[in-house]
Amino acid sequence: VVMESHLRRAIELNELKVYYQPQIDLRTGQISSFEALLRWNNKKFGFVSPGQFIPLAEKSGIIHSVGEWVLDNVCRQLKEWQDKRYRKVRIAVNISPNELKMEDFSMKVKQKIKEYGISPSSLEVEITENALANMEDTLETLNELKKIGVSISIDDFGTGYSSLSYLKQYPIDTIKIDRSFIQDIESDEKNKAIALTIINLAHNLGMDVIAEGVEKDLQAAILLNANCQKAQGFLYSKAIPVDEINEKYFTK
Ligand code: G
Ligand code: G
Ligand code: NA
Ligand code: MN
Repeated sequence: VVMESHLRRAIELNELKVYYQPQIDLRTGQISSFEALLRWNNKKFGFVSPGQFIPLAEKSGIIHSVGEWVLDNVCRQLKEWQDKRYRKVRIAVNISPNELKMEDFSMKVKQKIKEYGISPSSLEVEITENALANMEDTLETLNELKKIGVSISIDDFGTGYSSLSYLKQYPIDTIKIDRSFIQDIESDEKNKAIALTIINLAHNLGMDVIAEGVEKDLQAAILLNANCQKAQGFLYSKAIPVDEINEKYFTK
Protein backbone atom coordinates (compact mmCIF):
# COMPACT_ATOMS: atom_id res chain seq x y z
CA VAL A 1 0.00 0.00 0.00
CA VAL A 2 2.85 2.36 0.80
CA MET A 3 4.55 1.65 -2.50
CA GLU A 4 1.23 1.99 -4.28
CA SER A 5 0.70 5.50 -2.95
CA HIS A 6 4.17 6.47 -4.16
CA LEU A 7 3.51 4.92 -7.56
CA ARG A 8 0.33 6.94 -7.78
CA ARG A 9 2.41 10.13 -7.62
CA ALA A 10 5.28 8.92 -9.80
CA ILE A 11 4.14 10.72 -12.94
CA GLU A 12 3.62 14.15 -11.36
CA LEU A 13 6.89 13.83 -9.43
CA ASN A 14 8.72 13.05 -12.66
CA GLU A 15 10.01 9.74 -11.36
CA LEU A 16 9.26 7.65 -14.45
CA LYS A 17 11.59 7.34 -17.39
CA VAL A 18 11.46 5.35 -20.58
CA TYR A 19 14.61 3.40 -21.39
CA TYR A 20 15.23 1.80 -24.76
CA GLN A 21 16.68 -1.60 -25.63
CA PRO A 22 17.90 -2.03 -29.22
CA GLN A 23 16.61 -4.80 -31.46
CA ILE A 24 19.16 -5.93 -34.00
CA ASP A 25 18.79 -7.24 -37.54
CA LEU A 26 20.96 -10.36 -37.33
CA ARG A 27 21.90 -10.31 -41.01
CA THR A 28 23.11 -6.72 -41.20
CA GLY A 29 24.01 -6.08 -37.58
CA GLN A 30 21.99 -2.86 -37.83
CA ILE A 31 19.45 -1.63 -35.34
CA SER A 32 15.94 -1.97 -36.65
CA SER A 33 13.94 -1.01 -33.60
CA PHE A 34 13.84 -0.42 -29.85
CA GLU A 35 11.74 -1.83 -27.05
CA ALA A 36 10.55 0.82 -24.60
CA LEU A 37 11.10 -0.36 -21.02
CA LEU A 38 9.81 1.72 -18.16
CA ARG A 39 12.00 2.67 -15.19
CA TRP A 40 10.88 4.09 -11.84
CA ASN A 41 13.26 5.89 -9.51
CA ASN A 42 11.53 6.77 -6.24
CA LYS A 43 12.91 8.84 -3.32
CA LYS A 44 12.00 6.26 -0.73
CA PHE A 45 12.43 2.99 -2.64
CA GLY A 46 15.16 3.91 -5.12
CA PHE A 47 15.04 2.06 -8.45
CA VAL A 48 12.09 -0.31 -8.41
CA SER A 49 12.10 -2.94 -11.14
CA PRO A 50 9.12 -3.04 -13.51
CA GLY A 51 8.77 -6.71 -12.66
CA GLN A 52 7.71 -5.38 -9.26
CA PHE A 53 5.81 -2.17 -9.96
CA ILE A 54 3.99 -3.13 -13.17
CA PRO A 55 1.96 -5.85 -11.42
CA LEU A 56 1.22 -3.31 -8.68
CA ALA A 57 0.13 -0.77 -11.29
CA GLU A 58 -2.10 -3.39 -12.88
CA LYS A 59 -3.72 -4.41 -9.61
CA SER A 60 -4.42 -0.83 -8.54
CA GLY A 61 -5.58 0.50 -11.91
CA ILE A 62 -2.65 2.94 -12.05
CA ILE A 63 -1.55 1.09 -15.20
CA HIS A 64 -3.95 3.15 -17.29
CA SER A 65 -2.33 6.50 -16.52
CA VAL A 66 1.14 4.92 -16.59
CA GLY A 67 0.40 3.30 -19.95
CA GLU A 68 -0.84 6.59 -21.40
CA TRP A 69 2.25 8.33 -20.11
CA VAL A 70 4.54 5.74 -21.75
CA LEU A 71 2.67 5.92 -25.05
CA ASP A 72 2.83 9.72 -25.05
CA ASN A 73 6.54 9.63 -24.28
CA VAL A 74 7.28 7.11 -27.01
CA CYS A 75 5.27 8.99 -29.64
CA ARG A 76 7.02 12.23 -28.72
CA GLN A 77 10.37 10.44 -29.10
CA LEU A 78 9.43 9.09 -32.51
CA LYS A 79 8.39 12.60 -33.54
CA GLU A 80 11.73 14.01 -32.38
CA TRP A 81 13.69 11.42 -34.36
CA GLN A 82 11.45 11.97 -37.35
CA ASP A 83 12.04 15.75 -37.20
CA LYS A 84 15.78 15.23 -36.97
CA ARG A 85 15.61 12.98 -40.02
CA TYR A 86 17.28 10.13 -38.22
CA ARG A 87 17.22 6.70 -39.82
CA LYS A 88 13.75 5.23 -39.58
CA VAL A 89 13.39 2.92 -36.61
CA ARG A 90 10.41 1.49 -34.81
CA ILE A 91 9.60 1.57 -31.09
CA ALA A 92 7.78 -1.32 -29.42
CA VAL A 93 5.66 -0.52 -26.36
CA ASN A 94 4.54 -3.09 -23.78
CA ILE A 95 0.78 -3.09 -23.29
CA SER A 96 -0.82 -4.69 -20.25
CA PRO A 97 -3.85 -6.96 -20.71
CA ASN A 98 -5.88 -4.46 -18.67
CA GLU A 99 -5.06 -1.66 -21.09
CA LEU A 100 -5.81 -3.74 -24.14
CA LYS A 101 -9.18 -4.64 -22.69
CA MET A 102 -10.33 -1.01 -22.65
CA GLU A 103 -12.83 -0.29 -25.35
CA ASP A 104 -11.21 2.98 -26.40
CA PHE A 105 -7.62 1.74 -26.46
CA SER A 106 -7.18 1.75 -30.24
CA MET A 107 -8.80 5.19 -30.45
CA LYS A 108 -6.30 6.54 -27.93
CA VAL A 109 -3.41 5.14 -29.92
CA LYS A 110 -4.83 6.62 -33.10
CA GLN A 111 -5.18 10.03 -31.46
CA LYS A 112 -1.61 9.97 -30.16
CA ILE A 113 -0.27 9.10 -33.59
CA LYS A 114 -2.24 11.98 -35.05
CA GLU A 115 -1.29 14.39 -32.27
CA TYR A 116 2.41 13.90 -32.96
CA GLY A 117 2.12 13.35 -36.70
CA ILE A 118 4.20 10.20 -36.66
CA SER A 119 4.09 7.30 -39.05
CA PRO A 120 1.83 4.54 -37.62
CA SER A 121 4.25 1.90 -38.87
CA SER A 122 6.93 3.26 -36.54
CA LEU A 123 4.88 2.07 -33.58
CA GLU A 124 4.57 -1.50 -32.35
CA VAL A 125 2.50 -2.88 -29.47
CA GLU A 126 3.81 -5.84 -27.49
CA ILE A 127 1.23 -8.00 -25.82
CA THR A 128 1.52 -11.28 -23.97
CA GLU A 129 -0.30 -14.47 -24.82
CA ASN A 130 -2.29 -14.17 -21.62
CA ALA A 131 -3.85 -10.95 -22.92
CA LEU A 132 -5.38 -12.95 -25.75
CA ALA A 133 -6.64 -15.82 -23.65
CA ASN A 134 -10.28 -15.04 -23.07
CA MET A 135 -11.28 -11.65 -24.34
CA GLU A 136 -13.71 -10.98 -27.10
CA ASP A 137 -12.95 -7.27 -27.31
CA THR A 138 -9.26 -7.86 -27.76
CA LEU A 139 -9.68 -9.17 -31.28
CA GLU A 140 -11.55 -6.06 -32.34
CA THR A 141 -8.97 -3.79 -30.70
CA LEU A 142 -6.10 -5.57 -32.41
CA ASN A 143 -7.86 -5.50 -35.77
CA GLU A 144 -8.35 -1.74 -35.37
CA LEU A 145 -4.69 -1.22 -34.46
CA LYS A 146 -3.72 -3.25 -37.49
CA LYS A 147 -5.98 -1.13 -39.68
CA ILE A 148 -4.32 2.03 -38.37
CA GLY A 149 -0.96 0.55 -39.42
CA VAL A 150 0.50 -0.26 -36.00
CA SER A 151 2.52 -3.49 -35.71
CA ILE A 152 1.60 -6.17 -33.23
CA SER A 153 4.00 -8.55 -31.53
CA ILE A 154 3.53 -11.40 -29.08
CA ASP A 155 5.86 -11.09 -26.09
CA ASP A 156 7.34 -13.99 -24.12
CA PHE A 157 6.01 -16.44 -26.68
CA GLY A 158 5.62 -19.97 -25.43
CA THR A 159 5.31 -19.17 -21.73
CA GLY A 160 1.66 -18.10 -21.36
CA TYR A 161 -1.55 -19.96 -20.77
CA SER A 162 -2.84 -20.08 -24.29
CA SER A 163 -3.48 -22.23 -27.30
CA LEU A 164 -1.85 -21.87 -30.69
CA SER A 165 -5.21 -21.17 -32.30
CA TYR A 166 -4.93 -17.46 -31.55
CA LEU A 167 -2.12 -17.32 -34.11
CA LYS A 168 -4.67 -17.72 -36.85
CA GLN A 169 -7.32 -15.45 -35.34
CA TYR A 170 -5.28 -12.41 -34.42
CA PRO A 171 -3.42 -10.05 -36.78
CA ILE A 172 0.05 -10.75 -35.45
CA ASP A 173 3.18 -9.43 -37.18
CA THR A 174 5.97 -10.70 -34.95
CA ILE A 175 6.59 -13.49 -32.46
CA LYS A 176 9.10 -12.78 -29.70
CA ILE A 177 10.76 -15.98 -28.49
CA ASP A 178 10.92 -15.86 -24.71
CA ARG A 179 14.40 -15.59 -23.30
CA SER A 180 14.00 -18.76 -21.23
CA PHE A 181 14.30 -20.70 -24.52
CA ILE A 182 17.30 -18.69 -25.70
CA GLN A 183 19.33 -18.61 -22.49
CA ASP A 184 21.21 -21.88 -23.03
CA ILE A 185 20.32 -22.57 -26.63
CA GLU A 186 23.95 -23.49 -27.29
CA SER A 187 23.94 -26.33 -24.75
CA ASP A 188 20.33 -27.34 -24.14
CA GLU A 189 19.01 -29.45 -27.01
CA LYS A 190 15.40 -29.09 -25.95
CA ASN A 191 15.51 -25.31 -25.81
CA LYS A 192 17.26 -25.26 -29.15
CA ALA A 193 14.55 -27.49 -30.64
CA ILE A 194 11.82 -25.25 -29.23
CA ALA A 195 13.48 -22.04 -30.44
CA LEU A 196 14.07 -23.40 -33.95
CA THR A 197 10.52 -24.69 -34.11
CA ILE A 198 9.13 -21.29 -33.12
CA ILE A 199 11.23 -19.66 -35.86
CA ASN A 200 9.77 -22.06 -38.43
CA LEU A 201 6.28 -21.64 -37.01
CA ALA A 202 6.52 -17.87 -37.41
CA HIS A 203 7.86 -18.08 -40.94
CA ASN A 204 5.30 -20.66 -42.02
CA LEU A 205 2.62 -18.26 -40.83
CA GLY A 206 4.24 -15.32 -42.65
CA MET A 207 5.28 -13.64 -39.41
CA ASP A 208 8.57 -12.14 -38.29
CA VAL A 209 10.44 -13.54 -35.34
CA ILE A 210 12.75 -12.01 -32.76
CA ALA A 211 14.83 -13.78 -30.13
CA GLU A 212 14.89 -12.21 -26.67
CA GLY A 213 17.66 -12.45 -24.11
CA VAL A 214 20.57 -13.07 -26.48
CA GLU A 215 23.72 -12.79 -24.39
CA LYS A 216 26.39 -14.66 -26.38
CA ASP A 217 27.84 -14.57 -29.89
CA LEU A 218 27.31 -18.31 -30.19
CA GLN A 219 23.59 -17.90 -29.49
CA ALA A 220 23.33 -15.20 -32.15
CA ALA A 221 25.16 -17.45 -34.63
CA ILE A 222 22.79 -20.36 -34.00
CA LEU A 223 19.80 -18.06 -34.44
CA LEU A 224 21.12 -16.48 -37.62
CA ASN A 225 21.84 -19.93 -39.01
CA ALA A 226 18.22 -20.87 -38.26
CA ASN A 227 17.02 -17.82 -40.21
CA CYS A 228 15.88 -15.80 -37.22
CA GLN A 229 15.79 -12.19 -38.45
CA LYS A 230 16.13 -10.26 -35.25
CA ALA A 231 17.60 -10.42 -31.78
CA GLN A 232 17.55 -8.42 -28.58
CA GLY A 233 19.62 -8.89 -25.45
CA PHE A 234 22.59 -7.94 -23.34
CA LEU A 235 24.98 -9.07 -26.12
CA TYR A 236 23.98 -5.87 -27.91
CA SER A 237 22.77 -3.62 -25.13
CA LYS A 238 20.61 -3.47 -22.07
CA ALA A 239 17.87 -0.85 -21.97
CA ILE A 240 19.46 2.63 -21.77
CA PRO A 241 18.24 6.24 -21.54
CA VAL A 242 17.43 8.07 -24.76
CA ASP A 243 20.49 10.37 -24.50
CA GLU A 244 22.70 7.32 -24.76
CA ILE A 245 20.64 5.95 -27.62
CA ASN A 246 21.05 9.22 -29.52
CA GLU A 247 24.77 9.31 -28.88
CA LYS A 248 25.44 5.66 -29.67
CA TYR A 249 23.17 5.00 -32.60
CA PHE A 250 22.18 8.22 -34.29
CA THR A 251 24.94 10.78 -34.12
CA LYS A 252 27.61 8.84 -35.99
O1 G B 1 12.56 -3.93 -18.04
P1 G B 1 12.60 -5.30 -17.47
O2 G B 1 13.61 -4.63 -17.53
O3 G B 1 12.83 -5.43 -16.03
O4 G B 1 11.01 -5.47 -17.59
C1 G B 1 10.32 -6.31 -16.72
C2 G B 1 8.89 -6.47 -17.15
O5 G B 1 8.17 -5.23 -17.11
C3 G B 1 8.74 -7.00 -18.57
O6 G B 1 7.77 -8.03 -18.54
C4 G B 1 8.25 -5.84 -19.35
O7 G B 1 7.42 -6.26 -20.40
C5 G B 1 7.47 -5.05 -18.30
N1 G B 1 7.43 -3.64 -18.69
C6 G B 1 8.47 -2.80 -18.86
N2 G B 1 8.04 -1.57 -19.26
C7 G B 1 6.69 -1.66 -19.36
C8 G B 1 5.65 -0.74 -19.77
O8 G B 1 5.88 0.41 -20.15
N3 G B 1 4.37 -1.20 -19.72
C9 G B 1 4.05 -2.46 -19.34
N4 G B 1 2.77 -2.82 -19.32
N5 G B 1 4.99 -3.36 -18.99
C10 G B 1 6.29 -2.98 -19.00
O1 G C 1 8.77 -9.48 -20.49
P1 G C 1 9.69 -8.68 -21.32
O2 G C 1 10.21 -9.52 -22.43
O3 G C 1 9.22 -7.38 -21.82
O4 G C 1 10.93 -8.42 -20.40
C1 G C 1 12.03 -7.76 -20.81
C2 G C 1 12.99 -7.96 -19.66
O5 G C 1 14.11 -8.75 -20.07
C3 G C 1 13.53 -6.70 -19.11
O6 G C 1 13.59 -6.86 -17.72
C4 G C 1 14.93 -6.64 -19.68
O7 G C 1 15.77 -5.86 -18.88
C5 G C 1 15.30 -8.10 -19.66
N1 G C 1 16.35 -8.46 -20.61
C6 G C 1 16.59 -7.92 -21.80
N2 G C 1 17.66 -8.51 -22.41
C7 G C 1 18.09 -9.47 -21.54
C8 G C 1 19.16 -10.41 -21.62
O8 G C 1 19.91 -10.52 -22.58
N3 G C 1 19.31 -11.23 -20.53
C9 G C 1 18.49 -11.16 -19.45
N4 G C 1 18.73 -12.00 -18.44
N5 G C 1 17.47 -10.28 -19.36
C10 G C 1 17.27 -9.44 -20.41
NA1 NA D 1 8.24 -6.86 -23.64
MN1 MN E 1 9.54 -10.60 -23.49
